[in-house]
Amino acid sequence: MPKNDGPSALLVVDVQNDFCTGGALAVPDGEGVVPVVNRLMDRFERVILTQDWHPSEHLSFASAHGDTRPFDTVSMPYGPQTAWPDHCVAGSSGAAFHRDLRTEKAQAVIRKGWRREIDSYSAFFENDRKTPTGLAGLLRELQVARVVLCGLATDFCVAYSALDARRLGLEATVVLDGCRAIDLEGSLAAATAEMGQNGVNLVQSADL
Ligand code: VGL
Ligand code: ZN
Repeated sequence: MPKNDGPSALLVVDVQNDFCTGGALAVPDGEGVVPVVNRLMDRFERVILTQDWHPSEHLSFASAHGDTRPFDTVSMPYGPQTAWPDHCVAGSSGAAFHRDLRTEKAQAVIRKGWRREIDSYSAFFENDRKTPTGLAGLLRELQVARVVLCGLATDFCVAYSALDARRLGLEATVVLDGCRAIDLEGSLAAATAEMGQNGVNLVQSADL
């Protein structure tokens, strides 16, 4: 397949064991993205992976907030934050990429959420919406004007990343069959609507 991708990059979000079946924050059929993502990788010269990468006792974990239960909302200095089960602890097997993901295709891996005090859904900015991960600078230097996103989860890390890409003036396309959603209290419908309103292209891999 020709690499007819112009100044674009494939951004593969958080295809990690903890988001797959049996993982600590399993997304329904999370591993279902792997064959789709692997096929997409052949079509891009530039492939960037992200990895959710938390210290133990990360403040996005319900366990760090007394009797808070997973999926409750906690208040953080930057605003409300969903409390998650402990997941993607840096260096753990849960934080590793799914074993069938073709990680060797990637030129860079962006790790996010590694500061104890701030969660990071987006691959570009942490949840305070200000602290950069470095991805914007990387793309700027590579002269990438268009990102194509896939991975986990559609309604959290993929959506936040796509919306930040638009905020940065990049063209953003989400490949929906290359994503799976958590869908917490309508979050998938809300994220899909917000992406549509902000000019994110929502496509199927067959349409690319
Ligand atoms: C994610 C919740 C917590 C994601 C990461 O990758 O969508 N969701 N951490
Ligand atoms: Zn996380």
